[in-house]
Amino acid sequence: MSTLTKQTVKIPDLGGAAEVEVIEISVAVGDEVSVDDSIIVVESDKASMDIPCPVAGKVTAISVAEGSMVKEGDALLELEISASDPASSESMDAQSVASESAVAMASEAPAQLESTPAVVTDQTPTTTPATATESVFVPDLGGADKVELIELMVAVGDRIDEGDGIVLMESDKASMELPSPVSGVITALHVNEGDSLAEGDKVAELEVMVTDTQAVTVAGDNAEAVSATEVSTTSKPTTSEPSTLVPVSSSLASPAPNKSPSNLDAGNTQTADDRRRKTDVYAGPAVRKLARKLGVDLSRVKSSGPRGRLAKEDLHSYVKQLVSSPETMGGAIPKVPEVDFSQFGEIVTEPMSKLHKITAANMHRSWLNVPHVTQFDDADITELEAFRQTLQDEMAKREIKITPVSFLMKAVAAALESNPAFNASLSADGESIIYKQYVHIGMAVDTPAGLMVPVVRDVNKKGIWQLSEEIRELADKAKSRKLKPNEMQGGCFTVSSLGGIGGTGFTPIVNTPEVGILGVSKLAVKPVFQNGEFVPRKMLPLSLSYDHRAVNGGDAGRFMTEIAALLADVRRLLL
Ligand code: CAO
Repeated sequence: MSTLTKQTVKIPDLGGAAEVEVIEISVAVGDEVSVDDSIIVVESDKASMDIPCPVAGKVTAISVAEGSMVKEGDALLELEISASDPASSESMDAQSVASESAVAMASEAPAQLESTPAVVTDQTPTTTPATATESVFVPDLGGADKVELIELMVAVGDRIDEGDGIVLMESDKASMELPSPVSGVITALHVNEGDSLAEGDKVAELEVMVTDTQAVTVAGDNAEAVSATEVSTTSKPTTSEPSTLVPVSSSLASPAPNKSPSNLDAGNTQTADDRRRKTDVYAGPAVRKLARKLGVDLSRVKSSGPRGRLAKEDLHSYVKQLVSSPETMGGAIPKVPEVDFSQFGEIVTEPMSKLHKITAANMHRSWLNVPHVTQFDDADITELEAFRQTLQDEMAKREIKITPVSFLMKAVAAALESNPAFNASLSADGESIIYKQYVHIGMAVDTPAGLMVPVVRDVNKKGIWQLSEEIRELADKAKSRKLKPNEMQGGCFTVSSLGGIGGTGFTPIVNTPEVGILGVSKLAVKPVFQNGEFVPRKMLPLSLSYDHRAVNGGDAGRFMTEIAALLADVRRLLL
């Protein structure tokens, strides 16, 4: 019959290195490990080394933390192994495993560390009567079935005082700190950040000093003081009174208790304090969640709220400040924080259409890549409008409607021919400019499904009637989702007319890899000073956005002036 026993795995001979740093823990509590599985990676100043597991078993506790310094003989982890398992019994011979184990060296320097596996020791009771092991379990969660472990506030080796937080847990309603019921040194942690915990789950083990009075507290009324190993080999060690969870907000609403400079190990003092400071902030679960998402250390954020309580706005200001600081400029673009709008009122969430997503991605790409400049002008289209009115009968006869947009397209085509800087694209490597010898113009169409940009080909070669017909056809096709992919390709420049909708001006975003886009707003009758007096003129607001990498202000000025002049006197289109 197989019996389960607990074994402590220790740091092996380090081949000359006195102390090494734990740079990676390759296993977690609950993992089943086999012989030779890597347990941790340690690193000296010369080399890094995998420490393989000498026995097969289940990890029940990890006694080291990443970043901690360890030396030969230090406890590494605790394994539950089957005593009758031949593989395990074999593996328990640390020396035989030692000679066969492989070591992965990550250093180019000659290895200073020996390829020695971890050492397994039987847990023979020690004879130190003054210490006992205290296990800390998750107490009654006050109604919640499960809570998430948000933060480990201690590491193995930390000496903590009674009442100090061990872990921070969070339900969907509140953050709770689990305070230590006793003072002592953390010898093992049985949980990991992100674990889902329930009442009764074992969280940590502490080595506590046992005085006569404490012995009663630790082991209960009928028990005597016990040694560390005696407790750890019992199936479930007796604990002192179950801990009571401390809601983070209430525990911090009052001034933080003065932590007496405890008898912490010099090496661990800083780390434990740092971790504690991280959670010694007065903030609710939503703020903590947001901080985790943004990767913000809450202890660095200044509060603007009452009694030092951190609000989401404080977090946002902190991130804004970081983003605008010279060190952060040019770094990754910070994500817009997620906001739970339902907290402010009723909401309806709908998935974005594919078209909308594509448009959003294109706009974002262009906005981020293109240094935009927008230039404004008003074109006097009084004569154009008068001319257009004369065509009404013919429009009706031909069943073709001519709007200002057809003249705009024609004027833009002519201006593109005489201003090649706008009929161009930058090469992908940014090393050259590609001048197009054709004039295809994209036209933004507002459809129920989203924005589409069909392309009118060879605009420079077509007359106003033909253009008006094609514009109408393409706009109808776009609105009924009947455009073919090739009808949306090959544009050199884009015209975006909101004239039929309204507005006095807007700054369009360049449709990359094109280098310019003309925004057209609603014409308005304005007083224009001409020949010594103000006269009412039909003025068409134009806004030209361009990629300042490819086009300079002078080019843009000339291009815009030419368009305005062509629209002011469309006879010039014939010249
Ligand atoms: N000022 C005043 N009136 C204008 C005008 C202007 N600049 N431009 C057009 N109009 C008039 C038209 O003459 C027409 O009037 P009538 O019905 O009295 O003849 C009316 O506005 C509506 O025109 P329309 O929209 O049917 O046709 P259009 O040729 O002006 O525009 C199209 C075609 C496809 C450009 C347009 O339908 C459209 O979708 N515009 C939106 C483009 C867009 O969304 N741009 C933003 C992109 S960035 O998000």
